[in-house]
Amino acid sequence: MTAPNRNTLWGRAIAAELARSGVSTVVISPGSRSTPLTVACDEHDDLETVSVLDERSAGFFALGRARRTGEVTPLISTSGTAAANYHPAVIEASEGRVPLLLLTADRPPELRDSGANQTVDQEKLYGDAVRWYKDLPEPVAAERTLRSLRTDICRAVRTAEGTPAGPVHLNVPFKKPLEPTPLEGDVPADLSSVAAMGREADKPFVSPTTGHAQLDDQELHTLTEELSVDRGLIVAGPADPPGITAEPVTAFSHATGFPILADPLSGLRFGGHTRVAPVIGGYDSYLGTALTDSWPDPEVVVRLGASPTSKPLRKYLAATDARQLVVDPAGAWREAEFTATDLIVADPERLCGQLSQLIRSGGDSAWRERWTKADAAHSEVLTAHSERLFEGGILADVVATLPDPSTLVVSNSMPVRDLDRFGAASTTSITTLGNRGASGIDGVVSTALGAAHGTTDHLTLVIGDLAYYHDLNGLLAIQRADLEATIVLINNNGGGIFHQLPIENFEPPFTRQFKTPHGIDFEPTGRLYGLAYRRVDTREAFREAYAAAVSAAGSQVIEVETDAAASHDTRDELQRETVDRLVE
Ligand SMILES: Cc1ncc(C[n+]2csc(CCOP(=O)(O)OP(=O)(O)O)c2C)c(N)n1
Ligand SMILES: [Mg+2]
Repeated sequence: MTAPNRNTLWGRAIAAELARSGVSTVVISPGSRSTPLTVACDEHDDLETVSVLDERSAGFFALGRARRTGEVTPLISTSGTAAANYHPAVIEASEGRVPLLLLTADRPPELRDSGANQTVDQEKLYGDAVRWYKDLPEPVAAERTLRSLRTDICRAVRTAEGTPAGPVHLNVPFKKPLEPTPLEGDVPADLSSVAAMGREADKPFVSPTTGHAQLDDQELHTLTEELSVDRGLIVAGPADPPGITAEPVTAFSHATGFPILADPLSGLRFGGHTRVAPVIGGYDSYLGTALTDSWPDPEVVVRLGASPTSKPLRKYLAATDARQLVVDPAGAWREAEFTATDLIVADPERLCGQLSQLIRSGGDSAWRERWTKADAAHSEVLTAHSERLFEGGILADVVATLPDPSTLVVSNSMPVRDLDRFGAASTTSITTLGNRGASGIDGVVSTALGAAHGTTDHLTLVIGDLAYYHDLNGLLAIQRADLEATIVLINNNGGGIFHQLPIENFEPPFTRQFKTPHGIDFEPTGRLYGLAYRRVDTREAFREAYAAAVSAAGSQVIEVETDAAASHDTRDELQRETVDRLVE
């Protein structure tokens, strides 16, 4: 195809290189300065574009998609505050190791700091939150410049999906004309097509081959000896995208006899492997109680993934004298109690696979049984209260009812904590996602809808009322991107989590400044965004409504009204019951 001007040629080269580097979907927000990028991606046969109007939501939509798929997801915005609205998603992507590529259009350099309209300083806009930043040159229709552009796009994609994965920012300046308007003589005839410039047609301009960090034989041998003990634990925190394969971790658990304490976002709490592996999911309820106080300490703990969601688990690990080995493929530090003794820079799947071939100790079965019995008692107590409406019960019902396979997104604040405590390990294949990098309550609706775009699974989002309010704009993507989702809205009229903090006893300002009851009637959001909307006020009604929603076409919101303070009391009561069952 002949390029009518250099901007069009530039945009097409970028789009072509994205597609050849494996990008399949680009999230675009409307604006003029980004026209060459938008038009090129929109017309490219191998790129799907999703149009999301609000850039803050767009950023989180791309984040959710990239989190679900592990695939680099580019974003395109115009210049000015549009680009700044990506910042919260960029921070989450950085902390959560999610591969994003920010393509922010800009005015040409001479207009910076000149009072020109919609021109702000976009240089290094996201600071250290990106893995790589580059201000691209202004479009030039010359072979060497185009080779440099193509190389940069390949590098950007590769860096975003590297170890650790994360966001990459390319600032892309353009002068007018921005549209594909023919400009006589602007593009030399021999450059007017964006064919592969001598490279194979369907390969990226620069093909990456990436190795993985791994230990040598001597290091593996030393570890094998250190891990051949009676009492050990595998603690799996939230997984880095695109998640972890259960098989090598299960094999490692089998070889060592160590139970797997699986965070709800670890990718190991749910799935077929739980049939054969000792996956423990109720620890948040009974760790740090009279029950576990009487147990012997573990001798060694192997920690995979990010820091666990559960505070009782983090405190328990901090209080043991165990050797604690943090495994991180990027060699980063993700253990904020600073009680870990070893950092192992290795790919966790590969390491578990290798060690499972070498270790034959099998561990102490009585140690394993302590954990499986405690988990069983926790589940029995939960079942005994299956008719009681409280926030944790909703998460238990969701996990027990959702279709196999499913993708489940949980908001920050209580939903992720309740999934941790009440989402019992099960054989259902559930991909669980949450924004635990920076734990914001912003952008959660969009994150979930981005994930829905990246999977054919049924998608459920469980979200609190403040987080829902925060990203109502995100709901528009359901229609515009033709998505289906079931949204479980736990409405306790404010931030229920704050009841757990000492500030609860300082009134004022507790209610007005912390809990912030708002009294918003969310039902009109159903009409506004074309969603079926139901309200329920019992566990039984919830189960019935949720089961109907997941098998119905279209998207629905099920609002459950709960009492935050009473829900905290129930969490405590169930914990006491679990401990009482096991402590003589
Ligand atoms: C962007 C952002 N702003 C503020 C906070 C602080 N914060 C943490 S939890 C919370 C309340 C959330 O309320 P809701 O979503 O209704 O969940 P609930 O606590 O009721 O379970 C707030 C304001 C945050 N984490 N992120
Ligand atoms: Mg709330």
